[in-house]
Amino acid sequence: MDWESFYDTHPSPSTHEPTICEVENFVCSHENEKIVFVTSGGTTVPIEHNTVRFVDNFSVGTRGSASAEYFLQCGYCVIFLYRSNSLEPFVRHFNNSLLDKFEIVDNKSIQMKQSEFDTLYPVLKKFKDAKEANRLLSISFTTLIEYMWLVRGCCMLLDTKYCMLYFAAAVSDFYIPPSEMKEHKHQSNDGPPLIALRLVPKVLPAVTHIWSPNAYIISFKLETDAEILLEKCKSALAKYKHQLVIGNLLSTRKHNVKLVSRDGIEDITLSTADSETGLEIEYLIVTNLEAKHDAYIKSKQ
Ligand code: PAZ
Repeated sequence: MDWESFYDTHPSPSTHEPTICEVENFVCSHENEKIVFVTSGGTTVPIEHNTVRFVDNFSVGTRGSASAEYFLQCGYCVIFLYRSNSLEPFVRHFNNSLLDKFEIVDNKSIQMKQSEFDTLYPVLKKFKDAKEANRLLSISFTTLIEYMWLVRGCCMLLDTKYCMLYFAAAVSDFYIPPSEMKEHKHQSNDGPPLIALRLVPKVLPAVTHIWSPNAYIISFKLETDAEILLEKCKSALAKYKHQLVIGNLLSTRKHNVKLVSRDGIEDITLSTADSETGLEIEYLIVTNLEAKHDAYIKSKQ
């Protein structure tokens, strides 16, 4: 199935239109400013309409949420499309420890522990600044179909040289069409479910040629076999003709990525010493991309 038939046969979720209106308002209020659209986390593929079980993947949204923070730091406005319950910018720093940072005073009020000030303040300040200046819009998806519709809706609104599209989400390559899903939970006494997965069409051709041909577009390629990573990146670049493919391996993705463009291959590596200082590879990626995007904007003037 091609992408056009996919959208023709899978109607948009009921929440789609209001979300796209929010995105449109955000984009309109940042005309001629640099905007980045970051996708993050993994899509689910439900196996029943009343979903109890679904096919998921490993992604927790570190790449996307950390990158979103660094894009804000570089002056971008950020549209953050993330898998519900995966990591979000700023909040990610406290996901497991938020309640430990507060104390109850006289059973009447709640206050932050003074000892937590130095860790909480800088993160909270950046978050508040971004929200108060309306520079961060977060929207969420759970299923593959929700993701597909939101990507289409957002990309159609992001078609200028000032827009960067940064596809870091782990999108399922396979799905079960809703017409073939059971209504209710599969019962074990019906025997093991026989699930026929279908291929999800690639939407990058639509993004690069139809929805956002003027944007600066970066896709990610994840592999587990180092032998095929670079070939896969090069072939994606040749096929979709966008600006950049970032290749990474599941096992080393937090300290090595490869930037593959028509100009060649750049290796970005985070050393152990750097990571011990708290530096993250996403900072190195984002600052590199900022320079590339600036050059792209200049070249289009
Ligand atoms: O979300 P995370 O930080 O755990 O992982 C990031 C990633 C590996 C999903 C991302 O860097 C990536 O490669 N995304 C594209 C995956 C793909 O469709 O090939």
